[in-house]
Amino acid sequence: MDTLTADTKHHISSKTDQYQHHDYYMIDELLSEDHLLARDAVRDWVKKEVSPIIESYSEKAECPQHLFKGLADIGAFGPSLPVEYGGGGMDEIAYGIIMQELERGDSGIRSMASVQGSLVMYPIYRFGSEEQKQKYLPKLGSGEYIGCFGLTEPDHGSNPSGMTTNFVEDGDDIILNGAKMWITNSPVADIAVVWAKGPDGAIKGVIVEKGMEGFTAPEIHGKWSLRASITGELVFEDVRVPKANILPNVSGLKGPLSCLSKARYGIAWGAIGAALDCYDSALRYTKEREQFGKPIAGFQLTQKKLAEMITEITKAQLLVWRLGTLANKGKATPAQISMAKRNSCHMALNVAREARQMHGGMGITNEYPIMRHMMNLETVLTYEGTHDIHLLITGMDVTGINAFK
Ligand code: TGC
Ligand code: FAD
Repeated sequence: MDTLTADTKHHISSKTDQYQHHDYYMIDELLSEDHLLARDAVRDWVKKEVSPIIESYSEKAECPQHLFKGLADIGAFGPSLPVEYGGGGMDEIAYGIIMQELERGDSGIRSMASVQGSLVMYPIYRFGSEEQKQKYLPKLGSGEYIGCFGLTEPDHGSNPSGMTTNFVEDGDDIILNGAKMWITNSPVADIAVVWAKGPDGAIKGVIVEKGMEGFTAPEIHGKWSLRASITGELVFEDVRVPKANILPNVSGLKGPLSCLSKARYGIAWGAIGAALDCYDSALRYTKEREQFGKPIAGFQLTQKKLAEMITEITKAQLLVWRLGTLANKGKATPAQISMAKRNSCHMALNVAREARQMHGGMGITNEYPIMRHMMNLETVLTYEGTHDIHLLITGMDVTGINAFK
């Protein structure tokens, strides 16, 4: 829905023009041909499939579910997982750059890919049995199955170790009880990777399938953020699940936290995409919008904002590039990933807020992507570990003292 009539529109081309590439420190030179090809393919797909529809889906608070198949086709699900297990067989930088391009379109679209690849396929690939991998991964990689990841509970968000979702054994099955909250994709998911405490109190991953008796996934309504992404609960009332659905190769909180490391890495890249889209829009708008007889980009205060935006974007780009090179060598630590996730989200939210101001009144409308990105980024700053939790992870890493306990 257009907010404004043709007469009241400012007719500034910022919204529809071709996207301009912002690579202030020539980071492209650090990327391989494969990285650039992956980036350009995803960027083109986003321009064609996401940008034309995203404002309308966000406004309706509806998930564009038809995009799951397209995301699979462009290799957005598990780009750095092996091809034989439904992934893209690329490296970690390719994975990151794909997330950046998706989030340039919308954080909710990037979330669809993050959850499927890093939080559903990855734990099955890393901790699953060969039978589980064969059964689920090809269907998840091709988009035939949608998955979700259940860690957070109504009373345990930042502190997942306190979870109360649990199971007891019953012959060849387990009986699962409990509830998960804020679960991306849960109402439309075919399977859920659920983290629950077993009889010995150890946390295990369990694959729960849609249709199992006693399992429901009601949608959560009323979100002002990530509106094009569907979010729900997972409710388990004496759900009988075969023991064969337990991920055999991990026990304890390090299971879900390892998946989070993978997904947080992608978000560190992704949020930069949202920042780039806001910066791009602000740069165009301020060069064309005239007040006091000249483009507002000609005023020193506007230039300060633009200069600080591109400086912070560039610093974040260099941080994630370095993180990606470490990840490719298997050397990126969880604490380094936390630092990058926190930095990118905070930076992107600040860029979005500045860009909103620079568009004046137009900045609050759906004529420009700014408010949508800004509202989305409030979630991105919070999920996968809040801004403050990641700060405390860095604090613990540099001091050796655990502030959580
Ligand atoms: P703690 O005692 O520190 O650690 C328990 C075990 O886990 C290991 N570990 C990790 N392993 C891999 N990757 C990581 N990032 C890890 N962090 C810790 C750790 O070494 C230990 O191993 P072991 O062998 O000694 O048992 O655990 P804690 O209970 O003190 O908690 C620490 C804390 C607070 C940092 C952690 O729980 C945390 O990160 N909290 C934030 C929760 C969170 O991020 N939730 C996200 C839910 S999923 C989501 O938001 C998806 S959004 C999806 C979308 O994109 O739409
Ligand atoms: P709380 O943990 O209650 O935190 C509230 C505030 O207290 C925060 O500011 C926090 O930083 C602060 N705080 C908490 N502990 C401390 C401390 N020790 N020191 C200082 N401050 C502290 N979860 C999943 O499992 N799967 C999903 O797919 C998923 N998708 C999501 C989608 C959306 C749209 C949203 C909003 C959330 C999603 N989450 C998901 C949940 C998300 O990970 C949690 O919201 C997040 O981890 C924070 O938990 P909480 O909301 O319970 O906040």
